[in-house]
Amino acid sequence: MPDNIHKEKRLAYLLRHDIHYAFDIHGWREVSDLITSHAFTLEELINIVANSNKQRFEFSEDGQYIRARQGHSIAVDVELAEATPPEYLYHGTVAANVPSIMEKGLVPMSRQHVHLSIDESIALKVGSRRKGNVVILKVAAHKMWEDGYQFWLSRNNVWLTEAVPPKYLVIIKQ
Ligand code: HQG
Repeated sequence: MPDNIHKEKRLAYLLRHDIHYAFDIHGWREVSDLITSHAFTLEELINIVANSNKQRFEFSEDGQYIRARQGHSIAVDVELAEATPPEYLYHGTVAANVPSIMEKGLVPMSRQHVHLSIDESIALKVGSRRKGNVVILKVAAHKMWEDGYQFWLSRNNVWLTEAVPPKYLVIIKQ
């Protein structure tokens, strides 16, 4: 794995899942901590924030802190913007998960939210991270919203919701 990708993955872990760090309630971590305790340089952090292909991270206005924009398993409130979803959103997964998903719905597993994609091609990429045949699910997101479910749109354009009951799901590719 190229070093810059390795570093980005490491940073994602440190900002989303590190249970040993006392995060600010809004998910901020001190830049100085990453430099002194986790072997990042300031230049590396600036590069990762600017060039992350999914724009996963952001600095605080004063530049002293950094956080992930979504994807956490730790309990922080990253001040997500509530939003009205389009008619459909998409979720990429693998065939082995489908029987359970169609029975129980989409659940956040270890994360805070279920992650949904704006189109099928992004869902395909998300599903392809896993071993096995990719399956894309179409989520009747606007109908869910009309029925009272909340949705949030992260600043890097990932749609989030707490769970998706099976009745809003259709398998569109297998
Ligand atoms: C599955 C990456 C069985 C779900 C990506 C998924 C995304 C169920 C897995 C972001 C289930 C959770 C999130 C149920 C859900 N039964 N399996 N009832 N409900 N699942 O990684 O959506 O690169 O937490 O289908 O690009 O795969 O990290 O979620 O396969 O945006 O920035 O349980 O992570 O972004 O896996 O990926 P994850 P995800 P980053």
